[in-house]
Amino acid sequence: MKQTVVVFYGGKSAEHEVSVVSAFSVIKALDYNQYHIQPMYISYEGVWIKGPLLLEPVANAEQLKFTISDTDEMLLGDGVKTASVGVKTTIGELTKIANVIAFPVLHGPNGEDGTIQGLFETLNIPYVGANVIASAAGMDKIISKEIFTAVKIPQVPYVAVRNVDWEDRRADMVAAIAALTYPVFVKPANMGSSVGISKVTAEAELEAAMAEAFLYDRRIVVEQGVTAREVEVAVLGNERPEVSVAGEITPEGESHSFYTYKAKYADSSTQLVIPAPLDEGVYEQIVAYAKKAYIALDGTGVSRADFFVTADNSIYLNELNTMPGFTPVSMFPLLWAESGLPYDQLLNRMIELAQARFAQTA
Ligand code: ADP
Ligand code: MG
Ligand code: MG
Ligand code: K
Repeated sequence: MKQTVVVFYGGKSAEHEVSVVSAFSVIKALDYNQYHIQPMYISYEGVWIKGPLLLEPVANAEQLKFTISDTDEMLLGDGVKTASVGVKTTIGELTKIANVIAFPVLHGPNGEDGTIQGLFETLNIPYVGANVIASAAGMDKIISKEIFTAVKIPQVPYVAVRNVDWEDRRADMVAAIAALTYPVFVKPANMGSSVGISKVTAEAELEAAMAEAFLYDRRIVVEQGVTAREVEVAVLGNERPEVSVAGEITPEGESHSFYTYKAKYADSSTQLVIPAPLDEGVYEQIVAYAKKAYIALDGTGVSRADFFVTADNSIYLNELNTMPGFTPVSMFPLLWAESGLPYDQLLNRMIELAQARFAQTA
């Protein structure tokens, strides 16, 4: 009996659009001979819509249950639409499917943060990717930094600020931040895709950057900025994680003082260099830190470990992303392709890892 792979995408998140693009590629690449594939779109409001395969252009705009953003359309190309003519459904539906496996392709809060993973756990539904704890810890930049500090992985200096601290003890917070050297990066603790992040070059800009980040979270991390290359590796596995070759991001062009949302998804001038040229010993060190970070968060399935590498080869872990971007031009699948695991085989491997983990705990 064929396994039914339910691909969840969209979601109640500021990274909704990125998820749609990633999921679309996954749905197209999954092996239809091996699996029965069921797309499951989650609207911005959190409504679940069970859709058809979403591979055909949509004939009639009236049929659209959700609209296509400019970004999606641009990235997907002509004739390929993400519109669903699906029907509203609920979690109960999922429990009725025999031999089901969930494949969440959801970025940001409510998808990457352990919440939907917890739902699958309670329903005994195997699911692809990071488990509850790795998802929750990896999504929270403050928690993950504290765990990485505990296992002695080098990171840039930072200050954590809660909204109540910013209201009640602002002078203390500003003083703590003043101990960092500008520029600093102001980030919501729970977000991704650079949403809500500002590069702040002087104290005068701090106020506005904090206000922006507080739009997304009650907790903020203010980080020492580094002048460094951005080098990433992909991690795959459960107990014995494997690490891919390294890749480098080189954002270029007008407003790219850092790797912004636009640079990540909408700008062809952003280049991925795979494998990244690294001095001797640097790659090995990165691999060691990536494994250590993955194990520290109890990673399962996949993650992408992102590092800063300075001109003098200081290595800092920036973050672990438990739900890396998954379009065919995303770093994560390209790193595996370069490491000998093409996109479709990578998906199969991820499904196998989910089954293996579930078989262990069932
Ligand atoms: P996200 O989870 O949204 O990807 P990141 O922490 O990776 O957040 O920050 C997004 C981008 O901002 C990074 O890819 C990098 O370009 C830049 N950046 C973040 N922190 C720093 C830092 N401390 N020094 C220099 N650049 C940074
Ligand atoms: Mg991230
Ligand atoms: Mg990042
Ligand atoms: K993360």
